[in-house]
Amino acid sequence: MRIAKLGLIVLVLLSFSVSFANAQGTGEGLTIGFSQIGSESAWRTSFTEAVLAEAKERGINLLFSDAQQSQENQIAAIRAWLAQGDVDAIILAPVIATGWDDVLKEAADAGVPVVIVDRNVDSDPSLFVTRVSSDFVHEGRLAAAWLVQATSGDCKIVELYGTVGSAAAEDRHKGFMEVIALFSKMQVIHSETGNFVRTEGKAVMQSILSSEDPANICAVFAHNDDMAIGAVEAIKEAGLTPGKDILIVSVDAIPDVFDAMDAGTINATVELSPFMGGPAFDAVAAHLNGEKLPAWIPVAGKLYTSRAAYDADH
Ligand code: GZL
Repeated sequence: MRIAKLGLIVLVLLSFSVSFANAQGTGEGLTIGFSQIGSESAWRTSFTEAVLAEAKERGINLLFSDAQQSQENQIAAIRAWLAQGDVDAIILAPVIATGWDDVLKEAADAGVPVVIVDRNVDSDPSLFVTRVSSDFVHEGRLAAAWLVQATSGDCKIVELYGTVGSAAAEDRHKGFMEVIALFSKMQVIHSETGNFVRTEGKAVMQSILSSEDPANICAVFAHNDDMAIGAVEAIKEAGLTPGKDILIVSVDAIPDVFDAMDAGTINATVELSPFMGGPAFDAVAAHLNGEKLPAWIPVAGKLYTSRAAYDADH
């Protein structure tokens, strides 16, 4: 009888050591909840697909929740996972920056580490392990710098804003405005949200083209490619030539934007890598292995003005 008990104890210890060993590397065998914003843009869909594929590749049991751009849904999903009591970690792509303190504290109290991906939260950094993301301010600066050189610093600009209150929109705006402020003839004459959605980007651009003198609009800065592509349709319907009469610069580098570049309707985009799942899973595994992580794990992106240049880098 004693040998049987000893054997059972050894088996239990072995199973812990195996899962611990897995946590040390790729995260294999872990159960991780991923709270995704939604599917509002082509980039978001690519990001989701990349995370799901990475989890499958690593043998991670990923619990996926699409919040349809609702913070309430994201918080509910996290609370459900905490109540289940069987998640090893949570990865959160927060739709907006505010309103996360309570649920992050609940996760911390439950001993469930949280990694933030993509957009940011304004909560105390002690409430999450790390953040994996691009530098949105830099993306805005790159877009502005390209537009300054393309127009010799003289351009009246329409800004198609992303989701108000999201770190991506607020910080792209901040970086863009920092650079154009250096040039007295660079001016944003109209800024309006299209919520990162293609159809909304088109509708907002249609409205602007009917309220502003189109001849007065030199360029569009769209916070993402989907809204830029929507604006292309609106500009064409107004009888103008996008990419020439009105220059267009945006962010994300989705496949459709390179089709637009081939057609000459969009001039530039700043790349946003959708491959943040790997670094996020690595961070979870490292944290569970007791490693200290930096507060931010940056993901780089360049500005591209042609498919050839993008393909040369990928
Ligand atoms: C930015 C990301 C943005 C993308 C949009 O990291 O949050 O959200 O630029 C998406 O395409 O909607």
